[in-house]
Amino acid sequence: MSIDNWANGKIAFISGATSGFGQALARRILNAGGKVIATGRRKDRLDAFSQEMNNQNLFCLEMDVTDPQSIEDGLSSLPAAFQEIDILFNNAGLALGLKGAHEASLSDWNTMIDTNIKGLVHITNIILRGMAARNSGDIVNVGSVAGTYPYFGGNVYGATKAFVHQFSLNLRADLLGKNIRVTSIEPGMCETEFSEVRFEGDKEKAAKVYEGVHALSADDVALTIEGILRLPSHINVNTIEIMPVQQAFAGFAIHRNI
Ligand code: NDP
Ligand code: 8X3
Repeated sequence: MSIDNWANGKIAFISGATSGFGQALARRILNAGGKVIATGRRKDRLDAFSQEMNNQNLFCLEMDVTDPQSIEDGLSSLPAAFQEIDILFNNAGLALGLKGAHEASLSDWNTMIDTNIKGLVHITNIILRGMAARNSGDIVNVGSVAGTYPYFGGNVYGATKAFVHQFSLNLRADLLGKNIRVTSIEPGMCETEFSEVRFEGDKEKAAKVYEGVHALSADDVALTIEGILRLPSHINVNTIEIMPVQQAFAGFAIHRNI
């Protein structure tokens, strides 16, 4: 059996590699000969991943993307062999709560903005400089269907993902003339720890979200990203939206005074 080392020679920085999409893509890149800087807040998860992969191409780094100092210290402490980042997977993110805007917590809203927007732009601002200097790179930002289609309780979460969509397109505009690709991947329902986080660790409530649905898996998303990264270098996928077949859209809701 021949081994397809499509990621050979590539260095990927992944925010949020302690679970879900981030860890699934980290596995794919490592298994294809690439190097990965895997980041996240949970040290125990990073240690377990490092032990499991047992691969010198993996460098694990504790990082909280809501803490500017943590981003700057982490990125300035990379070993020489991991400094020239080719692939930036801006994935760390979360939704907190599913309450209407009139009942939601301001603190939850700020955490989503700090993580999904401010963390993402801070990391991009630093890593993009190196990519621009080398005139090469791939940036994959994680948006969501929630950034396009409104739903009850999606208020600030959806708005942060709409930011990711537009930021990605604007990066494309700024990077015209450079060999740097930018993609916004916008998945629908995917069974990861996402809903557990959204419902403050309530596993039962989280499991209900996926009941009876063949949802996307984290590896489905990673497989889609692998496909994008493997395209010939003159092709840029600007935006890609994927959903389970069992998920679609509701029509407009109308409140009638009758
Ligand atoms: P998971 O909860 O499984 O993974 C989220 C990852 O983000 C974890 O590794 C977590 O690491 C990391 N993260 C969260 N907050 C921080 C922080 N402050 N600093 C550093 N890392 C952080 O969910 P998914 O894999 O599903 O989510 C990944 C991305 O995909 C998110 O941006 C999410 O919004 C988006 N998304 C998810 C969908 C879904 O249905 N699952 C659909 C569409 C988009 P740690 O806790 O260790 O810090
Ligand atoms: C996650 C997908 O539909 O739960 O971004 O908002 S959804």
